[in-house]
Amino acid sequence: MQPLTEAVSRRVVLAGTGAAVVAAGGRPGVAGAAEAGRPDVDGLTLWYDAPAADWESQALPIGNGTLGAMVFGRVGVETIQFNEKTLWTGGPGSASGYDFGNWREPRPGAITHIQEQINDRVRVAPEEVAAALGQARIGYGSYQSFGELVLTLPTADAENYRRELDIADAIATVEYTAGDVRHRREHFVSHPHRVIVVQLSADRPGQVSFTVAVKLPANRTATTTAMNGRITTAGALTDNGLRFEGQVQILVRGGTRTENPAGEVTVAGADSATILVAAGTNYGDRYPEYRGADPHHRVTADLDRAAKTAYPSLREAHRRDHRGLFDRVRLDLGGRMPHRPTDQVLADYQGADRALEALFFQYGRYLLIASSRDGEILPANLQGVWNRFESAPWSADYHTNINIQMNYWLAGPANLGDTTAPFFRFVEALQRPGAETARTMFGNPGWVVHNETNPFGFTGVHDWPTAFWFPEAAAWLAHHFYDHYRFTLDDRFLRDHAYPVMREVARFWLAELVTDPRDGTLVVSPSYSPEHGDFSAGAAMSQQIVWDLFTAVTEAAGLMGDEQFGAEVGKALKQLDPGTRIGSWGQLQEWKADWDDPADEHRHVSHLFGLHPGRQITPATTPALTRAAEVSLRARGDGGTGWSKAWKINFWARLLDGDHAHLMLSEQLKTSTLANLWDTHPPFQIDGNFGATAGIVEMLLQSHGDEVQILPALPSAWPAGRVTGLRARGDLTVDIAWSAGLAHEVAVTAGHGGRITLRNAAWAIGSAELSGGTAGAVHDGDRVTFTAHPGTRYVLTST
Ligand code: FUC
Repeated sequence: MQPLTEAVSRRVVLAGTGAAVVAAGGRPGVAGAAEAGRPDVDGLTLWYDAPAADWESQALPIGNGTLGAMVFGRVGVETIQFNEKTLWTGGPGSASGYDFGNWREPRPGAITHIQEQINDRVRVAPEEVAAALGQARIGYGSYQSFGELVLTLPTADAENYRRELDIADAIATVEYTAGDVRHRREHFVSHPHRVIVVQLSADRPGQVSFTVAVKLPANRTATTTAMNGRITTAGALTDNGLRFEGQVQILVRGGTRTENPAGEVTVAGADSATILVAAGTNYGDRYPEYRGADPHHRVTADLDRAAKTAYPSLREAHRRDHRGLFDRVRLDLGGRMPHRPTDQVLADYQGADRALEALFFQYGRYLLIASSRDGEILPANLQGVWNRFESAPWSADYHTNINIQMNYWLAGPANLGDTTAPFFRFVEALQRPGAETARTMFGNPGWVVHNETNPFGFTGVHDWPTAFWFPEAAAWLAHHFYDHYRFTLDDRFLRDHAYPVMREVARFWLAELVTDPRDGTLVVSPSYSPEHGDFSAGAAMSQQIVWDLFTAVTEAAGLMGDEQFGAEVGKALKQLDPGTRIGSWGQLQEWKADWDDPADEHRHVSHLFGLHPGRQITPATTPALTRAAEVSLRARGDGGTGWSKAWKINFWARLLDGDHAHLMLSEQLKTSTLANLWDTHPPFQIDGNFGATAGIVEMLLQSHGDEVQILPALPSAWPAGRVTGLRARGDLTVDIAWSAGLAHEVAVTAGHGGRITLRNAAWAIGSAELSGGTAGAVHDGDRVTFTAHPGTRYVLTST
């Protein structure tokens, strides 16, 4: 058994109030725990014994936040499809016109009229509301494929084929034998160098030959030339004139390199060759033009810099950069990956495979690192950074009625808080267009965004009846800002980013809430539970989101010296309908009136927002509501789209039911996961990957209340294991080793210090020994409370 820490000098033994010490029989060691100082990379590779035939389910994703690529690993003609995250049709300049979703004509009294209808008739059909408040969407656009690198290689039958993605190094590799030559290709997307890198080599000199061409989709103009081993392709999207440029540099060791007038480069008889790709657009995230500098200069500079760097240095800089994030969390559930291709391991999955589950957890972290990086301009979209279509499913956009939020659920707890930077930047950039929508549509201060948005500040509405109206989205986005603060206790972030965003959204809602004639509470009206049912006043999710926002603002206003505004919000919070009602069959009501159908299995479980991601409903503070939430969740069933199953992992974890959380994880792996381990809605949608990783953290560690719960929802399928580097709110980093379902060693480092309460069932039945100088430590049942000094690592050992 590998201890979590070095020997400690001072220990305090905390006599438990509970019964005896852990039952005899010894603790099984955590199988395969890493040797000290040596990263445990076991089980962190997806691999296959054949090339990918299908982009969506088989090709392997690599990315650096802005550039993404899909590796097929074909032998004769290889296609590497790639993306640049800002390449979008739609928005200003779109051929079909663009209005940000704002009403093209003023509609005085339109919202008031719907509110009156709701007051009179209680429920109003979505079609009627859409006819009154919606309008046809124009110029919304879609995320684009940038193009494909097509490599034509000397065709040969390959033997001993292997294609893999090592998620610890973020390198995809293809190897095969053709004739008597072993060929190898490595692929990665470097964040430090901002290029896609493909390296081709062989185990004998002079064996690397291929022709590379760049193929672009038809919906754009482009000029493609090749000179000095560099292919340059530049043009503009036909729809909106957005300019793009891609440059591909081919470098060879040995052999020859020639260009042809079609803009292709041919390499013959080289020992090895490196292909570097840089790409950009003139997109800028500034309202209202959404244009920035021409990409030529930056793309050229990126490629020149990368081309001057030797391949081993590029590779090492990339590895180090990726591992700086990836290695922060290690998870060992005690499983061992069999020597079988990943698609077969997945196909064999019957509901329990600790190695696959741990890999799936880390894959979510890998995908977030690959699709959202600090310093980049747009957040991870519905497909992360990968898309092959001119018209992607849901435009591969930013759905704000759960999907973009789910993309970032894992960031804080899975120790990738810095990947949220482009998400926060994006939300901050929504404030200006969103203020225009708030003013023109609602006559309100603050800002608003509805059901979904694009990179061009689409903050208004369209007219799809069941998915067009969701002004609560901005408050849900603001939740992430405050939660980031709760994880980091970063005062500067609170002052400069979180609080200003929260405050403006709160101003919108102070102006927008109306008094419900039924009971005098403040409610949202019109209110719509996402994609489900009729319009009414005060649906549970609307109220719970506003509750969450107002609670956060009242907490933060004091810290910000904004007491007057805090008091105003606090007063409204007291009058607010909290959106938590128990209905006739014991369920948590989705609407203010008791309309829930126990046979309804709708994928959205919006009325449980307060349970997760909110903190309004917890087993400790609101047991009756928690039971009602469970009744609702059971009725919804264990099915749903990929992201819906992922949400249910989180719900069951918050209900402290580890076995049911694990059941949902297994349902997701069995029925909503593709061979490349991408989540499928269907089709491919990345939120389910991120949501599942977040759910697994919730099973192992929770900190949404005042306490840090260690292994709150550990399933019986994971009796022993070890996790390091998880994050808890309060700027805590937590390592846990457990066996027989109980924590036997917990290490906590408190970045800011202060009073900490940890809970684990082990301490209710035994004593706990605490290292590190802990005056005033208290052991009470399953709780241990102590005062931590900033930066000190404390180790609790169950005895
Ligand atoms: C929400 C969901 C759909 C889909 C879409 C992208 O609107 O209801 O299932 O995930 O987002």
